Amino acid sequence: MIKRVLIANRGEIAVRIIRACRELGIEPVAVYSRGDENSLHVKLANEAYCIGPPSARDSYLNMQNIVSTAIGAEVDAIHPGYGFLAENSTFADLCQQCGLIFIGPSPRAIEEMGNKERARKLMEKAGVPIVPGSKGDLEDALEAMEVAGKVGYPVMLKAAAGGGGKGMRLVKEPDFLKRAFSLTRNEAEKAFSNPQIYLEKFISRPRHVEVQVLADNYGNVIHLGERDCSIQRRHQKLIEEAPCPVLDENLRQKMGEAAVRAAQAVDYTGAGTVEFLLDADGNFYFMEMNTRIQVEHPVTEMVTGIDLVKAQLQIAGGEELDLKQKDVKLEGAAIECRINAEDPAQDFLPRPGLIKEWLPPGGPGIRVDSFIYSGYVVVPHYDSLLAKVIAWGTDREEARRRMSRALGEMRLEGVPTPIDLYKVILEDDNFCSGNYDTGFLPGLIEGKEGV
Ligand code: MV4
Repeated sequence: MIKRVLIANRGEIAVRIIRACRELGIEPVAVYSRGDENSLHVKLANEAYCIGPPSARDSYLNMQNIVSTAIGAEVDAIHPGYGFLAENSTFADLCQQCGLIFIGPSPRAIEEMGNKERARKLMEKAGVPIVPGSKGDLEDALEAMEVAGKVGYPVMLKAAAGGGGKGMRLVKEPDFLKRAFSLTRNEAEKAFSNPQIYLEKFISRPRHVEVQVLADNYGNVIHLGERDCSIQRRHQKLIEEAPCPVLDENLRQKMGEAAVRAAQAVDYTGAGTVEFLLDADGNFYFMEMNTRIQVEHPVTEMVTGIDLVKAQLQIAGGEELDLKQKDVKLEGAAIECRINAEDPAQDFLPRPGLIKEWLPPGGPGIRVDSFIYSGYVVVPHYDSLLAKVIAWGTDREEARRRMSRALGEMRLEGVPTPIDLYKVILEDDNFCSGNYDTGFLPGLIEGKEGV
């Protein structure tokens, strides 16, 4: 049983974790940087401890300070949230060494999924579909030429230590491959201190479809359906929804089963997400597994009725999943819009500053996960997510209309946001029909300047 939890994070996710703790009768302990003294998670927690100066490197990424604070505060466990130390196997291991429960999978599972090339190999062995490409990491450009010749152009070179769009390069024809190989290798060495690279056939304009899984410490693994996260730019997701509008029951079951096999292959525990590319012909391919709670988890909560953060806390406390696969039923549809302090007219440049007015939306089917209030000053040291607006409806059309209504109701003054852009997207014919892919937003932005 977990009685006290230290939350090694900030912003909306820290608030989200505090809420789950409260509902379970667990005492939440906050940590904060000197830039976050006025943050909501500090006010809402039972206790809060300063762990360093504003820069993330010296505070939310400072493992020693966080673990020392956890020991001093006599907590049983640490919840890392997302970002920061959430997928750092060294941190998960350090927690264990200090007798603290890390709320997440084992250090080994984090590490095995962290190396994207090793994960790819593991998935192939586990019978999870992967994109045709290299067997292991590539020896040299010659081997890359050979593999690319076999799978056909265009191809993608990817750094084993990359992920989330980092360290990858599209190669359209053989003439460019040698040069691209050495560039990608050098960048991988510089950025990740790991020069390993692998090659995949390029999947054109895929949908980004990810499957939520839950696994306990006793070998029970279930999936909770999928989220479509194709509305993104430069690998920043802006709008997500559940279920994916183009999946039928048959494909949903196949992807769900593949995600469960992926989790089982690394003895996964806790909440995790298996990310797939889905092509226009209904083929799906494993991309990576995120070994953390994700920003977009609420859309899954809304259609399954399952509280994922509570599930994380219960699993980490040693409880057995009382839920079986047949008990998971998807009901209705949910859409999430991320409200960032960013200016779409200036290439989504982050714009911290004073929140002059914040009136969140409400009413039927609307959920808001946020940490801001009128008078709060957004600091420049962290990511720019201020709030997530989630709309649920009995079907996708009701969710979409509720989201439009919510965006119309809310007032957020003082910093620029993409709210007006979202209003346009929600009325777009292709969005309305569910006919979109990862090329949708770049196309919309280029076609409509200034939106
Ligand atoms: C790809 C791809 C096409 N073919 N791999 C980007 C994030 C990372 N998780 C994988 N990514 C991609 N990998 C092959 N073999 C296209 C992308 C991609 C993408 C994927 C998901 C969502 C948005 C994207 C935007 C551009 C490229």
